[in-house]
Amino acid sequence: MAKLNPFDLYDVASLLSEEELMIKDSVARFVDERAMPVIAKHFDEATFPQELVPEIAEMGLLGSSIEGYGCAGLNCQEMERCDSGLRSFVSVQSSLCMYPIYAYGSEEQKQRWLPGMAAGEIIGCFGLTESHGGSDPANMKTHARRDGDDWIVNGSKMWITNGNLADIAIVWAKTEQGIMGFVLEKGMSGFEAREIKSKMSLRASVTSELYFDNVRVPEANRLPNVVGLKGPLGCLTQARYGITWGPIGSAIACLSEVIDYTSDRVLFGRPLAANQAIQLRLADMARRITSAQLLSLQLGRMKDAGTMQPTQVSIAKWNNVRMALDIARDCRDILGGSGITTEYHAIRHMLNLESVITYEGTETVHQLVVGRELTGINAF
Ligand code: TGC
Ligand code: FAD
Repeated sequence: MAKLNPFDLYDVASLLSEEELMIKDSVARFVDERAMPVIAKHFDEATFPQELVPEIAEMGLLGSSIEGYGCAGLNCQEMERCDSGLRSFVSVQSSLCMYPIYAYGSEEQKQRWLPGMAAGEIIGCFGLTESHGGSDPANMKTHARRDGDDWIVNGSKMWITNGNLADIAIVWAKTEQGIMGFVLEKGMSGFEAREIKSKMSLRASVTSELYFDNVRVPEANRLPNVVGLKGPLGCLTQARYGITWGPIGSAIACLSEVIDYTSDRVLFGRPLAANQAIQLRLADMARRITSAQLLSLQLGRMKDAGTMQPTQVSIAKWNNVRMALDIARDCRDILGGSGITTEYHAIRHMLNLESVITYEGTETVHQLVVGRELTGINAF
């Protein structure tokens, strides 16, 4: 019998088209050759590897989630095999910034921003969360008031990925007509981004606070084709889909590392991997990774067919991030003392996944979405 790929036990790769496989392989090569060698240093120094952005753009990864699923999802898996921060950059640029312009923007807005964003020349961020409670975005305080041909935006946003890197920010604000999306541009008077320091998680990603003090925004910068919370939540559905794949990459990186480590490390006269207690843990990791891959694959099929529902995305986001976080923690333990430095991947993934389980809807939010589906009762 042919030897199975330990990181794709159900041969999900065989379900991809030739083109999808080619793109996945080129992303994997980029990750191994260009991103892996620099990531630990960036994480240690709390810097985003901005030098990689042109290559990420060249591979066509920015905006690839807007259409098609297989590539976009698997690209997230490959990127997060390196670091959640790298995948976050792609998710925010593609699903949270390019998608709303594509789905809710005018033709002029699409022409103005999308080509530069796909080329990585215009960086975006997405401002929904506010400091008083991200799980309940309907309660946002940021507001926009019409003033002639402009809008005046006041308020603030918290925990915004790419905030200080961004040339444009998709900002969701309350208006008299309901929640609307505005494209704020770097340099607009009264618009300021402040980087959040001392993070122990997603250190290779920029996270910021955004402040709006009477920012005058032209009507031409308002996304005209959506009003209400369904605007930002629609973007989140896109991003969360990618996030169901991403952490599978983190889990694979951790499992791969401990398979090598336990094969080489000799304790009590035999390789660590020869102990049943270790093999049980490795087997359990492979089982959970395989289930997560199949969940995301079927989710992608439903996305392609246009039938994917937010509750189905919630199940996969909850399951797959929890799976990866548990695996990263377990791998950290198997590495013993070596597991506490960034020389090995596990602790970096473990710390990153503490953000991934919180952002894009906390684990509890997704559990309550599923609970609501089952009972018909809204427990939020
Ligand atoms: P509800 O008031 O019932 O619904 C409002 C409208 O939205 C529609 N809707 C959705 N549409 C698309 N996708 C979804 N997932 C949707 N969920 C709801 C809904 O049909 C309704 O439409 P309409 O036409 O009737 O007006 O709102 P809800 O009760 O369903 O929502 C409650 C809750 C808690 C689920 C929601 O507020 C929520 O998801 N909260 C969590 C907020 C969150 O995830 N924030 C993430 C911020 S961005 C981020 O974290 C980026 S990290 C980036 C990175 O680095 O990768
Ligand atoms: P809260 O909403 O205050 O939740 C606190 C706790 O209460 C959680 O455990 C939660 O599960 C629990 N809880 C909430 N409601 C209930 C309930 N009804 N019942 C029981 N328990 C409940 N946001 C953006 O808009 N754009 C970004 O680019 C972005 N990037 C981020 C990057 C990072 C690194 C991080 C950490 C966050 C980012 N976020 C971003 C914000 C993220 O979406 C929020 O942190 C998240 O939605 C949770 O909001 P909160 O932190 O205010 O926690």
